[in-house]
Amino acid sequence: MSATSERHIVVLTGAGISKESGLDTFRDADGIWAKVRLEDVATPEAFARDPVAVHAFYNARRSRLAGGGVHPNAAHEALARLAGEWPGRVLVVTQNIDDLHEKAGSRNLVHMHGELLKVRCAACQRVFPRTSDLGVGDACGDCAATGTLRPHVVWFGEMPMEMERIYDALSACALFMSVGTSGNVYPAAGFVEHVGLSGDAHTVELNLEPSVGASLFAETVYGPATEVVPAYVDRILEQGW
Ligand code: BJW
Repeated sequence: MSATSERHIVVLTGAGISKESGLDTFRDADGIWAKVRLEDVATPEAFARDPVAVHAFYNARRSRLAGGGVHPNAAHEALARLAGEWPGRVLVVTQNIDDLHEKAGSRNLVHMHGELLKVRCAACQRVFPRTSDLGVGDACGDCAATGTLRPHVVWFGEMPMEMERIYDALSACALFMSVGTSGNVYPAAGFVEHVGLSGDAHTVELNLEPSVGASLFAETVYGPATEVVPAYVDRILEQGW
């Protein structure tokens, strides 16, 4: 690794990083998709068909997150420390809709699948902070339309957020870290290949077990995020990769 300060890092995170904070993953045996069908709660068609059920799904998760009992863990904290101490830029791109990276102190952050503690008006596109339950009859605080507020999240078939910023950072990075994601959902699952096409960046997967795309990474480290992420951050701050 070159020692110049021009070496930028992109970290992709998924549900696995928040598992030890008490939040469920999606595709593990005890995960969210073992309890509800994604076709019933995480598509625009599901919301059009049964907004009450979709609101109930997100209201339960929002109320848990806003309730004050969910805290960032050592992996979130290590990534915030990396951003504070690394001489180049560090961009955290999270697929998670929780706010644990912010709570840990990460500031250069993209929520590519949206944010649970925000809602959006489908009529005027205004985004509002929200900690309380959302209902089908609620009115937009800006345009006053009713029945147009929806969770500010990205469902299947919708375009993830800030893709241009993400691809620009992937093209310019020297290290791409993928943390706690199963590699099932695109476009995030394709980021490692994008990095490989655009330069000689190092790529590393840090996960509990090999992801679908594990063979695409130059390096793999397996174990709980609260153990492997702080150790990897210590290593690259001390000696690079
Ligand atoms: C631990 C651990 C511990 C456990 N420590 N690790 C090809 C190209 C482009 C698109 C497609 C394509 N093929 C198909 C598509 C369409 C589709 C898609 O990917 N479908 C697949 C299912 C095949 N994608 C989309 O529709 C996306 N939009 C889109 O593609 O727009 C067009 C476009 C094209 C090209 C470029 C740009 C745009 C939108 C996807 C939206 C996903 N939405 C959800 C819900 C969000 C809101 C919510 O939270 O409710 O996002 S689905 C769900 O999956 C959620 C997650 O962010 C996402 C990823 O899950 P994640 O984080 O990987 O969780 P898990 O559970 O799968 O894995 C957890 C991992 O952690 C496991 O490996 C564990 O082992 C590990 N783990 N404990 C460390 N303690």
